[in-house]
Amino acid sequence: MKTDLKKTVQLRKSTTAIHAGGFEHSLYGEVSVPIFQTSTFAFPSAADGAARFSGKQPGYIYSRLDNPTVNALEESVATLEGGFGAVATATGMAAVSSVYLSFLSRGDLVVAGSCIYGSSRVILESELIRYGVETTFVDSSDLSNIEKAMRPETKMVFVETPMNPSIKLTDLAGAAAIAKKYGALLAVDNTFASPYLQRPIEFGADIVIHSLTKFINGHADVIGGMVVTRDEERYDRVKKVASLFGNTMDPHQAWLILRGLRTLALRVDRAQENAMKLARFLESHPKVTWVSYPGLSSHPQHELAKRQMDGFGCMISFGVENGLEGGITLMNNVRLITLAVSLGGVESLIEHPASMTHASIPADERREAGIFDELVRLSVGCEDFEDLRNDLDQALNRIGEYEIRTPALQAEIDAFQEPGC
Ligand code: LCS
Repeated sequence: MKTDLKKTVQLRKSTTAIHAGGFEHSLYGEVSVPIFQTSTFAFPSAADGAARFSGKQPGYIYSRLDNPTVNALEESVATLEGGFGAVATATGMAAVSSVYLSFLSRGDLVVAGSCIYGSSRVILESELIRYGVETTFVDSSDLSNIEKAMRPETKMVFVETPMNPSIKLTDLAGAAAIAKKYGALLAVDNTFASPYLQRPIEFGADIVIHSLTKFINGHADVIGGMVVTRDEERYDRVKKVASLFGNTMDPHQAWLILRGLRTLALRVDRAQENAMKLARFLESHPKVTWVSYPGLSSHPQHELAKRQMDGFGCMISFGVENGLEGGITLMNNVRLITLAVSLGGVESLIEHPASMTHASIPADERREAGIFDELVRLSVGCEDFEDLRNDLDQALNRIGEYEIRTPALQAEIDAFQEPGC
């Protein structure tokens, strides 16, 4: 769906999240967008059907192509990101793969951040390569690495910021300038920030990707994705490819995500306030060896975060004493915080990327990308800060408690070293 900027251009972010994509075709004055749970749409006549297929007549045809509820969500996210239009997809990975499939052909090269979500990386490494597309992975927190990897055949620069899971940043304006110089597209996965905190198109990105599963939905109950494009040509391309390959979203899923999106600002404001306090608490905890959070002045890109983000986000990664063993003790002893992958919900989650979300990346490449074995990732939710702090504190204090490894602990450590996820 293309944005109707006329309606929302003057509105600020919280208002936009609540109102954009508001449904115009109201039948009964309903305030919430209805769920159009239909796979297909009746044509008034055969001539109308033909006219809709040829594009001469506007109107719905079939829900894999367009659906009013899905269009409402697309319009909301496109407006928040300041894009021309957006295409909703069944999952975040469907958004990532739609972007790869739309813009890459045999012989093209991609320069991608080495620290990106595991599946976004593996799809390039082991699937796109089968179609003759090669990728150079670089630490995109240093722009000179991107520049050095660029070749005349480079068609896309693909980055995340903040990165999953190192929470390092990519300089968006700098990456956009390099991509432009080489005639390549800049695609940015904005999942970790959400459009409430960062709008890559304002910094020159051509394409923005979201796993809506995370902050935009925000309730750990739906999977979904979105591709937002800066211009009409890219929008038409993604729309065509996502529809043809069947990557698009269903109306019930769209409705649930739209419901979550309406409170994006409230949730992110609360969670990032907690995250800032927890990052400071972790930094001062004797069992914690390092903390990566863009709001801390110790984060090497703190100044960049202030330039390109409207807040420091809700994701923290950190290392603990006794490395991997300490991390296991921490994760097994939290009581309120849930040991689970995913992120961006109202509930706080903790996980171990090297054995879980990023286990499919070979160990040496993982370490090179800054995904250390001891790294623990925390998605901070909206609970009361004191409860989160107390839970982390009691679990951290268990680290080092074991003087000898029990057989059970040893078995767990061995399992981590042979990631099977
Ligand atoms: N992009 C980013 C940055 C992600 O973190 C994820 C999923 C995806 C894309 C894919 O989205 P999905 O298809 O799952 O909606 N990240 C996950 C994670 O870190 N833990 O579990 C899933």
